[in-house]
Amino acid sequence: MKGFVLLLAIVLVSAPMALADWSVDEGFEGGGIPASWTIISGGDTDDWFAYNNSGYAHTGDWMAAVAYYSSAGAGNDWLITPQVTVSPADMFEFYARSWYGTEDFEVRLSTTGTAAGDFTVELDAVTVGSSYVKYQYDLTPYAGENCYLAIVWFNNDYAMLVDDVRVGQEPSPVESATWTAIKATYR
Ligand SMILES: [Ca+2]
Ligand SMILES: [Ca+2]
Repeated sequence: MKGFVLLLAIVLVSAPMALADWSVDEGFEGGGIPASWTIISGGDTDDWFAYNNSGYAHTGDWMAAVAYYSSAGAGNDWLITPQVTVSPADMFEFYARSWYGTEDFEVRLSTTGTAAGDFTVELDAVTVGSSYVKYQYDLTPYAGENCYLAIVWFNNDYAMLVDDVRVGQEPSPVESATWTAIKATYR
């Protein structure tokens, strides 16, 4: 019976759909926008960057930020996640706020590439104020597809902040509960 239990354990650990987890879980605490992400700069030359200021981060010391410093018409700046293969019940979530006043942004999805024109799906169009708001989108309709998610800033008053960007789902306690039940059954 021990061999059977071991076999079950191997099957459970090997089944990719059984191990829910975050594919992307980025708080920018590494002090940069990770190289696996994509940035597209529109408007002026100021881009999304990692900003160190614990008073403004949602968690930790760092966040992603983009600001209008130099010219009118700034904005249309894209912050794009690495490619993720979506599982049923996966979410795209993040926290966002303005520096002050309000900022406008869109949440967009691509099932092809990372060029702006690839993001044909608009998940949301938002105006956010100066307190962090959690935004969350169910990606179940895209299960099985390889997707990129984008946050697109349109300058309104000054700057936008984003932190704790996640794609996927919380590691599920179901696996351990199942494992406990199996062990109890075949002890
Ligand atoms: Ca952070
Ligand atoms: Ca720009």
